[in-house]
Amino acid sequence: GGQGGTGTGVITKTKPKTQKPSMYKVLLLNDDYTPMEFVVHILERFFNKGPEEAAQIMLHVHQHGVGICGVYTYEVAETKVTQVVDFSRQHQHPLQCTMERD
Ligand code: NFA
Repeated sequence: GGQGGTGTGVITKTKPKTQKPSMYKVLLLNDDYTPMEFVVHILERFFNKGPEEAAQIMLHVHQHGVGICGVYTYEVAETKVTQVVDFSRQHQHPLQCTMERD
């Protein structure tokens, strides 16, 4: 939609402003049983982290109890959570993954 200018003959257009999607943090939670190497693998496979960043994030979660894997739109975040939980259960690990609004 636009509004035509009047008076000066200069035509202005008001932009229809599409709104940015809300973003969601995907979080990993620490536990006493999931092997560290498995958590690193999760971060590489589902969150596209390199080995060094994956190890850093894993250690952060291990030491602080929770850590951020990435920030995504709702549907992408939801898919990541499902993939991580399903893959972890298939390998009989109790790793927990959740999301919250950024
Ligand atoms: N705390 C787990 C261990 O000592 C490692 C771990 C890290 C688990 C991050 C879950 C998340 N084996």
